[in-house]
Amino acid sequence: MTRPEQLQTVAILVPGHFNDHAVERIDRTFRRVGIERADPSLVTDEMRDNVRAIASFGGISAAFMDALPKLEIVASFGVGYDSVDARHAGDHGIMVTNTPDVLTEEVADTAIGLLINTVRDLPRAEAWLRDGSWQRKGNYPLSRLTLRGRSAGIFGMGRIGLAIARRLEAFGLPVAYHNRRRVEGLSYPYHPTLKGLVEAVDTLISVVPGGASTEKAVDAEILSALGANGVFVNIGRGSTVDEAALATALAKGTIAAAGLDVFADEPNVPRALLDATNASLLPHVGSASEHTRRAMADLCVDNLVSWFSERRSITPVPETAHVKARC
Ligand code: NAP
Ligand code: 8YV
Repeated sequence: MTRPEQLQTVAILVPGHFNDHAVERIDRTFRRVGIERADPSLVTDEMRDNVRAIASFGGISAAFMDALPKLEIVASFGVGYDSVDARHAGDHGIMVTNTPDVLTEEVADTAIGLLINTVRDLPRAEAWLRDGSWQRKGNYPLSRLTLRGRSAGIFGMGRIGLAIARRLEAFGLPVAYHNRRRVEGLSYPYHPTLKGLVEAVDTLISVVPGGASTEKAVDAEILSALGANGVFVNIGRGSTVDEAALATALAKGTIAAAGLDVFADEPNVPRALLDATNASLLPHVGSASEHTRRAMADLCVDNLVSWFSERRSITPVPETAHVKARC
């Protein structure tokens, strides 16, 4: 147990720019140490001797952890932690926490907004009004696509996938899903393969975590199986998609349209996707409201407070759930 006044001696390393509310709370409670980025070559002797925690947006490698021998916990901001080497952390007695649940509804709202933007072309319709085309040229052309009559497939029926499914149900769309495992007690049709899912639906929403098991899972074959009336929405991770294959599928009409909030190499978006007029693009704003980012910041810092005052974390990731505090 560490008393509140002792927490102020605990050094928390914060790489780069971080959420303002989280920084404010860390400054009030702990001793914050800044570093330009999570690069082992930038670790000083002072950091090596003192840093017991990292609070970050992700991007924590095994080498960076190894450069900090006193490191006990990585509090990652966000539910997806594919850019933190959690397996290495678990093997070396380091706790990793993330921020699940508090962002679920916000991200599901964004997914639905992105889907509607994609099928009904709303961003271009608004641009038509703003640039005076409505007055000069008349009504905006009818949208080629509609949600009416569509059937949706969720790739990743987890917390956010389920919140999206519930919304789609309210919109009158039948829903099916693919995970590695069937979700017990869930009545939506389950497909044991992604190919099977896309053959059964015309609207694919990807909300799986990034990482090796989902790397480029949505490839040319999957897009072709989705079909010419197909709509693909990605609110999960850009690494899940073969972006070159997606750009080709959009250009050739292999699928009808795509809505993308996430990209493989953010903030760099491939030119072919920027040029695709049948794509609706967002700059990774799934959880990006002040309300939800504040809740994520609180959970991120609450994990640090709990770890150093009660010696347990609140939301450990599965790879480090076994890790115990050292004393
Ligand atoms: P979650 O509850 O852990 O759900 C993930 C789901 O994906 C699980 O149902 C899991 O089921 C499935 N899955 C994992 N690996 C798979 C694989 N290889 N093949 C098929 N299914 C797989 O996570 P969540 O809270 O819903 O968040 C999901 C992801 O959304 C995050 O990891 C993050 O990448 C992304 N996200 C994006 C934003 C944004 O701003 N765009 C915001 C928040 C989250 P099985 O284990 O049974 O396969
Ligand atoms: C955030 C996210 O944009 O939670 C996630 O996995 O992708 C988003 O909520 C991100 O975590 C902030 O860095």
